[in-house]
Amino acid sequence: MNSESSVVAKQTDAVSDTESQSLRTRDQLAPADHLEILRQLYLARYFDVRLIKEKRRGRLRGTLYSSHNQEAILVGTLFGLRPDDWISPIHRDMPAFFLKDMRSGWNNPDRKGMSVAEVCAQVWGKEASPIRARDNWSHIGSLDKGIIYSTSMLAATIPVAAGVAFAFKLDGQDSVVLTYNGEGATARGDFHEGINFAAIHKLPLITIIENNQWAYGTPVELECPTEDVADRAKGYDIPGLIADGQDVLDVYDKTMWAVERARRGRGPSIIECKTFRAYGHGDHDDDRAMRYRDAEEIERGRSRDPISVYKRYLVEAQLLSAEEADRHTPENRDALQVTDDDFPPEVIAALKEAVEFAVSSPLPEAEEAFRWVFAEDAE
Ligand SMILES: Cc1ncc(C[n+]2csc(CCOP(=O)(O)OP(=O)(O)O)c2C)c(N)n1
Ligand SMILES: [Mg+2]
Repeated sequence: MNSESSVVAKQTDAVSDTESQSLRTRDQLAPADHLEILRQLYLARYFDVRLIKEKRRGRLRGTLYSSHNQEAILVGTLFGLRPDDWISPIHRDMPAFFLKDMRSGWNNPDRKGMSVAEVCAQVWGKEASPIRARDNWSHIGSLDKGIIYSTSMLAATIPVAAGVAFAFKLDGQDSVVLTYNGEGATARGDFHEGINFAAIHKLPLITIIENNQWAYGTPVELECPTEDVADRAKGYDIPGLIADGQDVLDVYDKTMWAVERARRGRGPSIIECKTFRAYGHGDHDDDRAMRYRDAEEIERGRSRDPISVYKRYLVEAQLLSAEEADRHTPENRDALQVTDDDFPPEVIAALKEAVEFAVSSPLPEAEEAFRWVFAEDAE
């Protein structure tokens, strides 16, 4: 992985110097916004930690795809969006389903994101889940909330997202669509077809690439011929930005730059966020991943925890005292080592309530399997 400074400074040629000067939307954030960003980072981390522990205790079934160490990408890309913007998360982005529009209030029933409880019901495979227990992970979406249904076919949501962005353009609406993909997915045909279409029609589509250096057991150098995945943008003459995926404000700045550009009708961008996958591809791969990646690489990849990178910024900017920063410290530690005492009480409370809801919700009746198979009368 590149060093911190080169990651932040380097942009692909498609972003001109004049354009990149406006890359500091962070200056408009209020102190309360900064503290909310930190709370959301804690929430995303605690969701992951809690699920990993539940799985280890045998209280969860199905595969778990951890977003540990990648939380700054989710919070940084979602924080500045409007409720009417759309997103399309994938398997690595489970917290994105509840982080969307969370800025409008964690308990706001009208917010355009899923509740933590709904997402937990999905993970526990309960009837109260958005797809009524047909799966336990990211195959969910919502037309009302502006979330494109995720599928297992990597990159297949990009042409769909381009279609949503095309509709925005035809309707004269200045909303944008953000799609999320791993770097591995950028090798798929759908990725190129979708972005090609968006570039030709100057659609408000922003493709976030979470470059965590691995696609299952394949390293990035066997997935992409250029050093930076963002360079794929050159083939479409669109901006290819590179963000430090461990730095929530760098992700935020680059996202907002691309979002504002898209709202002005200037078309799509790609944002490559450099990060590192902390665990195996899924929990079924944890042990193998310890063998196909060496210990030194894992240690280096985890060494810049997004929570500590952000806390350091907040303390230096005098937005948080050193004492407050040390009050809760889940960062730089393995999921199994942290306890509830390492998180703020409001984060624990949000998850506790959601998990209790999921655990106490009923499993579906057997008849459920026959629903949504054939056309049904509208209820
Ligand atoms: C078209 C397609 N090929 C293969 C797979 C199996 N698969 C699921 S996730 C994955 C790795 C994805 O890597 P990347 O895009 O880098 O995302 P990451 O898991 O690292 O976040 C693979 C190969 C799939 N789901 N879809
Ligand atoms: Mg990857």
